[in-house]
Amino acid sequence: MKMEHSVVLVKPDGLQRGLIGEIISRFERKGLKLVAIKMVQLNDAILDEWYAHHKEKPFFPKLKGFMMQSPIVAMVWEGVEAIDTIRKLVGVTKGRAAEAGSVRGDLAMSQSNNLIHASDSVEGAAKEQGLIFSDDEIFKYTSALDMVVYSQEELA
Ligand code: FUP
Repeated sequence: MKMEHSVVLVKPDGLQRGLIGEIISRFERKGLKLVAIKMVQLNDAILDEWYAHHKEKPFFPKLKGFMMQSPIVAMVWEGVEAIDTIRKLVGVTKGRAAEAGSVRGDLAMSQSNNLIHASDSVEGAAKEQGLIFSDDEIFKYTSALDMVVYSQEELA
């Protein structure tokens, strides 16, 4: 089946609130596989590309400022149909509207300070991965868990 990579950021509010472990733990428990992780200070150049589709939006300057307030934690998670699966785990943009059970639904109240970013498409994930990680920072390894989390057919 379709093994995908999704790029996830724990945003500055997630770092300040001490929620990195909580967020990673949810992804681990779901059965997703961590293939890259690092702490990064985002800058203007990266954010202009990252949020290019929001460039003309009124909230764009504030969004950039927020994302540069502190380092963030960037990760790549791998799994069958991981992109849509992770978007569900994350919840809709506005924290106070997000479904209970999701990261934002359980832990966030704000539309801007919403703790986490997750890729929304295969193309988006490839672009985001390239903006933050080099190829040798993306690990390929056999996860013992995969054999239990999926059926043989799903892994084929
Ligand atoms: P999402 O895919 O849920 O992370 O959200 P979007 O790509 O639509 O927006 C990116 C970020 O811009 C959001 F996470 C928060 C911020 N934003 C605002 O601050 N105000 C808005 O009205 C919409 C988005």
